[in-house]
Amino acid sequence: MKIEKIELQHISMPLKSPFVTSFGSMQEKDFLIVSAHAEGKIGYAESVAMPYPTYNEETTGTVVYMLENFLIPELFSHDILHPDEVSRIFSYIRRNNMAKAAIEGAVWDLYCKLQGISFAQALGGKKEEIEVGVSIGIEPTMEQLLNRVEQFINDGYKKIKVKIKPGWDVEPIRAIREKFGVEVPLMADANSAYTLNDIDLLKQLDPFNLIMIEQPLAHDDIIDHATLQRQLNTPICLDESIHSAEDARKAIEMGSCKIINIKIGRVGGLTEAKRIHDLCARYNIPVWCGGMLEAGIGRAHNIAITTLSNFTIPGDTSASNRYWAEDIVTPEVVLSKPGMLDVPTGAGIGYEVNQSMINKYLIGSKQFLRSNYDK
Ligand code: OSB
Ligand code: MG
Repeated sequence: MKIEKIELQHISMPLKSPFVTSFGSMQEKDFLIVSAHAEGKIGYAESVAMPYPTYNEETTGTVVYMLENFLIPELFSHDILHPDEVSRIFSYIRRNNMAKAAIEGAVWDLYCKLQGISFAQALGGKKEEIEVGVSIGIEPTMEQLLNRVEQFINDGYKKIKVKIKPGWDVEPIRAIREKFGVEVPLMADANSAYTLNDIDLLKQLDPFNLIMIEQPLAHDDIIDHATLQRQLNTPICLDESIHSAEDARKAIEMGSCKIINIKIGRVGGLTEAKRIHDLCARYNIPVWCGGMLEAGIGRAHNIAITTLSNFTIPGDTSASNRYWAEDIVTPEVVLSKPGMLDVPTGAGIGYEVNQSMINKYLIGSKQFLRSNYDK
């Protein structure tokens, strides 16, 4: 694969309604689309970094900086035969996982398109459809939360995830259970909002039979999570704390979690995501695919990785209309039946990228030609 050009398109898409977590509120999604060009084909990926370093340390700006100064020059200095090589050539660069994943993902899609195979097929995934869930932010009122939950139960979503934070935790979970019953597949995501001082409070969630509680403690912790897991019946799932297969191994061996959320961006790309998936399978730890409010390109990448067999828990890859009035791919990502998505069979991501829709939300773009780097 001789990649001739990399393009970065910076876009800002308005969300249908604000998404609120314990670390802040988002009105629009500001992100990059990375494309890799070769032999008339184009591979696409989204950078999932947020504009502010509040989920992790990366931002849209740091991703541009890393791509421009390190990752694109490094990629252009190699001839890549298979996308698994990309993470290897980037491995001397510490962290900046979302920047690495953005360009690696574009190379994966390009590779699939050049080979004429689907993304799922290239990754070794066998599923033809996947079960999906939905993530609900911190809503302004209990009534609005319950309305949202009702709407998503009606859509048939297979997992309902609710964001919690101190002051908005036991009450909303109790209200959902009282209104919709014990059968609703429910979980809570705390995005690191608690400490071990909150053990008694977190134990109050145990009677509600949550599928899991996601990342209750610090974003960089696996030690306190092990202490907490020993005192909770509810399984702990780690999100923010896991950046690599090595992190996953250590967390599992410490007993810090019973489930792992895999986000392609957070772990530096699809090759590492697959490695974490395989490791968790060996340890009998189920995984699911997390989300970062992706538009259609990122959703397609998430669908592809979810086809691997140990993604046994429905992920956060809801339909495009969960967040977007209109998406940047055609067809949009829609539920094929209640709570299910069909895995596309076309080459690469399997959705057409709608450039005129991208142009509508474009803030800026940059092109990098290989010919300018060849000596
Ligand atoms: O913690 O999973 C998270 C969104 C942004 C940053 C972090 C998280 C989330 C979500 C939304 O929960 C998942 C989605 O619907 O894409
Ligand atoms: Mg999370």
